[in-house]
Amino acid sequence: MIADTELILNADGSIYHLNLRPGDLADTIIFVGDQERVPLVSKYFDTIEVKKGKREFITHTGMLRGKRISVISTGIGTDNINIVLNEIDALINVDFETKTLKKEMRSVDIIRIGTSGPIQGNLPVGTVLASEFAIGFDTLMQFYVKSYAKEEIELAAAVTKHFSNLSFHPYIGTASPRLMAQFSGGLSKGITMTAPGFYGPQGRSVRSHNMYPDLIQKANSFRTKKKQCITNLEMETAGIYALANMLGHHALSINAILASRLHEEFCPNPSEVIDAAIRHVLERI
Ligand code: R1P
Repeated sequence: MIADTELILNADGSIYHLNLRPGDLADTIIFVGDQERVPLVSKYFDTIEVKKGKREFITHTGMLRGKRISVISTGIGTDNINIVLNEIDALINVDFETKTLKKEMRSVDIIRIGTSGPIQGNLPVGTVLASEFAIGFDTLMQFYVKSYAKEEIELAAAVTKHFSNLSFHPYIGTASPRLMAQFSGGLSKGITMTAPGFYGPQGRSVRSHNMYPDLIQKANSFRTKKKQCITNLEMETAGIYALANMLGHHALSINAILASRLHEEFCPNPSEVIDAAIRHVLERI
């Protein structure tokens, strides 16, 4: 039996942060960062049966063309992703009555529709990009025992070598090949860098002295063995991929490229690009 302090439930039997009961969640789940993006997705559902939430974690569950879908806002960062992935897995795979694992583990499909910035000058704002791999520059996965594929281990080693003076160990997450095949048609594809903060961890300095001031230049010049580059930067994808793979779920991250620090340029129509990314995903579900 799982202790009450390990798997915390609210008085109504819902899980602690997401505030959801097991039946509230569909097997196809869209992640958005901003809670205000949740209705921008669910407005396309034919019906909405669940609208629940707590803090930044807002969930709408409904039906689209006969398929049950949930959309959840995760807030910002892999620390939040840690909460969301673990609580989703518990909702799917733990019997909340007996607080024991179910006999058969089930998996869900997770598709992040997020925003991002380019690392390469030839990736224009307005692009929608599917992440094939993500490089986690956070320490989340150092708290878990997980086996990594050979390709992931080699990529992590190449990244560590290239960013020679890091005091932490970047990790790699890989997209679900099935979801990549289902959703990435017509999109750019790339390798996404996931940062654990918006300012210093992305090499931004307003008034700070940064430990890695050349982080973006280093990211820009990195190449894999196959000469692939790091395409874009955001704050969740590596954590989503690594935790989903560890727990046996399937994940894909779709990035709307909205602002370029390389060209000091903002996308003139960000809402339209995000809406296009949302419709691209929903049309393929
Ligand atoms: C930072 O402003 C946030 O925007 C990006 C980053 O990943 C981070 O969460 O994505 P979302 O717009 O999906 O939240």
